[in-house]
Amino acid sequence: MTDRRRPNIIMVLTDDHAAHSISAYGSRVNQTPRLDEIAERGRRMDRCYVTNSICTPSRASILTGTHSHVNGVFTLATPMLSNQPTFVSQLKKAGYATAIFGKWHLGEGLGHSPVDFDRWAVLPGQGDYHDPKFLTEDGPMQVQGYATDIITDMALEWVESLPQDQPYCLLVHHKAPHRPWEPDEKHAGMYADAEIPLPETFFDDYATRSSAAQRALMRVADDLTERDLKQTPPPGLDHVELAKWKYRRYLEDYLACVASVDDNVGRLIDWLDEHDQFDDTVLSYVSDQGFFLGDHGWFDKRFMYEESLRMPFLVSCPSRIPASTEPVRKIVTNVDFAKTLLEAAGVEPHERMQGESFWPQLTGEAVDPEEGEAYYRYWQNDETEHATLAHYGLRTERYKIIYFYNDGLGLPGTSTKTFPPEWELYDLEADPHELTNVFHDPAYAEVRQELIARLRRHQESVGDKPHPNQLPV
Ligand SMILES: [Ca+2]
Repeated sequence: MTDRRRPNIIMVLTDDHAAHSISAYGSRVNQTPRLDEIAERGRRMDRCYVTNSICTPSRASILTGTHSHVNGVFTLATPMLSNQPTFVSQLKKAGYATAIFGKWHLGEGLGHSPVDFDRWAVLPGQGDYHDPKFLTEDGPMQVQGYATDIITDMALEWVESLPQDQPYCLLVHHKAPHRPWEPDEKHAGMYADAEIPLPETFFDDYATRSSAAQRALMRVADDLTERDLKQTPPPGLDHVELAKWKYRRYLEDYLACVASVDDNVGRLIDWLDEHDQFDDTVLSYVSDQGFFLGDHGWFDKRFMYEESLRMPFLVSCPSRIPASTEPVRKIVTNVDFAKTLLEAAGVEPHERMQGESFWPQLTGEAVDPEEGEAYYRYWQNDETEHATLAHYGLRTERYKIIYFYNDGLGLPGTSTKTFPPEWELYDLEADPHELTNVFHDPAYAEVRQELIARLRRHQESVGDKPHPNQLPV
């Protein structure tokens, strides 16, 4: 076993790709055969959660294996100091060739550009879908074509250039399917005649939720822009009909962007097969967070509710991970990825890294634990465009408790406004769609107290603190 070639590590990271638009996760709205292939030849993580559901913080947590309050990347306006230890820097030290192509979104210029990558070409900021510009170690450049294709081209070109038997760590970070959801010519219009069912919670009235839900500017019915919709709605629609029309328009483009990702992941799989590398490569497919696809009437993410919290995570490595249709049920977060990938490569994690490797669950050396929990904290209070309020909480096997503390704490990217704090509690067994906040229901008084204590313990264990306005209940 010891002389076995070290596995390659490839992470395909997409932007805002919700698990419920992947057929391996039972999507009702589309098919993703090539993404499913990773699950079929490997495993699917069923309860993988993000610790802070926006791009920049999630990416920082994935790379560094730490929570936002440790890596300092709290909001979209707090760029990462890129000299922090990451799973990539650990792999590089251990002799891996390393590269990243595509979306970085962790800051630009001195102190923030990618480090510890032998090759990098990243989109500035959010980047463009068509004819995108890239920042590279040799300066900026522009490439004609569609971002998802180009990023895959760059990745394949780089792996082609490596010497035989050189283990590598390759990050393929797509812009897709991020807003404003601009498909390429090949896939545009492919859903024009397709049935796209409305999510069951599309008309959620937020009756028992805290005021944060009412306040958020993420409504499909009201907050999608002309740039998002790209077409003028037909005249004479009432508010409900118009909301449904906007939902279709949104999903048609979002899913077409996903279809291009699916094709391009297929190209990567085919390349690995053709070069006899698929078996020895830890190929993971993951998105930086989930996304609301009309669920609760919303687009976007940020909230700790399931559709936004849940990350898809599909992974294959036939030489080490026995293929199984049985998903891994252990609760894991994006903070756990760094240690997991390092264990896969047989490389020690950096001492600062938090979380826990789930590699033993993937290889079958360990079974899923009976209990688990994930800690969440969204810091970017009342950001101008989406107005989502700051909250933290705990997701356990059965329950989810959320404390909206509604204060930006002076962090960049937040407003100076604060709002009265509010609690929410969901019983996910009785209420999987999280429609009924039972925090104030006397039947849950005991559960509530236990969860508040458990949240506090978890917060302490990761070195975070409750907000000073959190009063005893
Ligand atoms: Ca994102």
